[in-house]
Amino acid sequence: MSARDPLPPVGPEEARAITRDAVRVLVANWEGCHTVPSRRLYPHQWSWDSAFITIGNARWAPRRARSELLALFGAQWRDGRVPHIVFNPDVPDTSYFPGPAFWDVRAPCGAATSGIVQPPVHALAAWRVHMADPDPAFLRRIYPRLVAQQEFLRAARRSPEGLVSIVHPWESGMDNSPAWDRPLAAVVPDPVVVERRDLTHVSADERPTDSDYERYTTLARAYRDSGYRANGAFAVADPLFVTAYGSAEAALARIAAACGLDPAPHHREAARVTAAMVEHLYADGLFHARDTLTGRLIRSGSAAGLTPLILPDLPREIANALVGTAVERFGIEGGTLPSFMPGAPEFDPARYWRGPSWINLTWLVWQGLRHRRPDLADLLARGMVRAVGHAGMREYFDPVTLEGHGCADFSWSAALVLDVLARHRLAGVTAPGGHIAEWPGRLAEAHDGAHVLA
Ligand code: 2M8
Repeated sequence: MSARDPLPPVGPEEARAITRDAVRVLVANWEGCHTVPSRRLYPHQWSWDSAFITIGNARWAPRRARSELLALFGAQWRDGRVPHIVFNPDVPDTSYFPGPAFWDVRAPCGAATSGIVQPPVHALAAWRVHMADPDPAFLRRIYPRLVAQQEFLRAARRSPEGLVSIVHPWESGMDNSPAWDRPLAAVVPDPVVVERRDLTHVSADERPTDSDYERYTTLARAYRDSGYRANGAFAVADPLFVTAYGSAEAALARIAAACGLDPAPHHREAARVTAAMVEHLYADGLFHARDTLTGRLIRSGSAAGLTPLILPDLPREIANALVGTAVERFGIEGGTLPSFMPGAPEFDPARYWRGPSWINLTWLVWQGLRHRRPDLADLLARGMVRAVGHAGMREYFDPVTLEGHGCADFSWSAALVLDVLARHRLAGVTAPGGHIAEWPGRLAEAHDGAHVLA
C-alpha cells in the first residue's frame, strides 16, 4: 500500500467488528472511575489521554465519560494545574518510571501526582460529552475547574509573546518529537542512572533513546526541586499546546453560555491567542514552536503545526496554506497523517512521535478539516479506521504500511475511533451516537467493571 493511494472504504461488518474491539479495550482498561492508557506501559491516569477517552466514551457510556474527567480534575492542584499523571496507589512504584517517589508531590485530595501538565484538551472533551448526553449539573461542576486550568497557564506560563509555554517535552504530549531535539541538546544531563521501565514492554527502537531520557529526568528533577515553579533549561511555546489552550477558550465560551454565564471573555481570549499564534508561530505554510528562552522560532516538520486548523478564528488564508502543506508535504490524501514530515531527515516511521501516525493527532486535524475540507476529512476518517482494522488498537502506526507500533490495546486509539465511527458515514454505515452502544450487544453501561462481551 502506498501513502499516495487512497485507502478503500470500510464496510458495515468491518465497522461493527472495530467498534466491538474498541469497546473491549476501553472496558479492559477501565479502573472504576478512570481509564489507564495501557495496562502495562501506562498503568496510571494520564491527563490528555483522559480527555480523548472521554470523547470516545461519550459515544457509548456518557456516565463513564463524565467520571473520567471528574476523577482527573479531582486531583487538580490549588494553583489550577491539572497534573499530567495521577498515580494509582494500588500500582507498585516500580511499574512505571518516573513514579510517585520521583515526583514526590500530592494533590490537595491526597493523590500522588506528577507536577507537569499536558495539552488542555479537556474543555473540548467536556463539551463533547455534554453534546452527546446533556447534563447541565456536570457542566456547572466542571466549568470552574476548567477555568482554573486555563488561569494557571495564563499566570504561570505566559510567554513574552502572549502565548503559553511548556517547560518539559512531556508537556507537549509529543514527547520525542524532532522539534525538541535542538532545545533538548542545550540541557546538560545529571549524572544519574535512569531506570527505564518502558523498554520491558516495547522495543527500544520504537521508544526514546537513553540520552533523551536522561534529559527528560534532568528537566523534571530541576522543576520538582524548584517546588514546581521555575522552568529550567527548556521553555517553548508549542503550536499544539497553544492550540489546545485556544480551543479550550472556544469550548469554554459554549459551556459558559449553556450555564447561563457570559461567554464573551472566552471568545475574546480565543481570538487573542489565535492572533498571537499567527504573528509569532506561523511561517511558510506551517506553525512552529518558539523557544521562549532564546526567542528563536524552532522550524521543524512536526504535524503539531497543522493542529491550529481546529481554531475557529484562524484566518482563511492561513487555513488554506495549512491544508496545502498537509496535502503536499504530509501526504494526507493517502489517508494517514505522519506525526513528522516524511521528507525530513529526522523522519522515522516506527519511533515514538518521530513519524508514525497517532490517532489523537489525526483526530485533531480531522476535526479541523471537517468543515473546511470534508473531502480530506473523509480520507483521514477512513485512514484512522483502516489503521486500527489492520493492526488493532495500537499506540501508533506506520503511516504507509499501517503496521502497528508501541503498545497494544491503547485507550485513546480505541476511544477516538469510536468517535470517528459515530460521526462519519462509512460505506453507508450511519452510526449516530446512540447506535454505538447497541452494536456491541450487551456491552452497555449496566454494571461498571462487570462487562461481558456479547
Ligand atoms: C507518552 O508519554 C509518557 C510520559 O508522559 C511516557 O512515554 O512514559 C506520550 O505519548 C503522551 O502523550 C501520553 O499521554 C502518555 C500516555 O499515553 O504516553
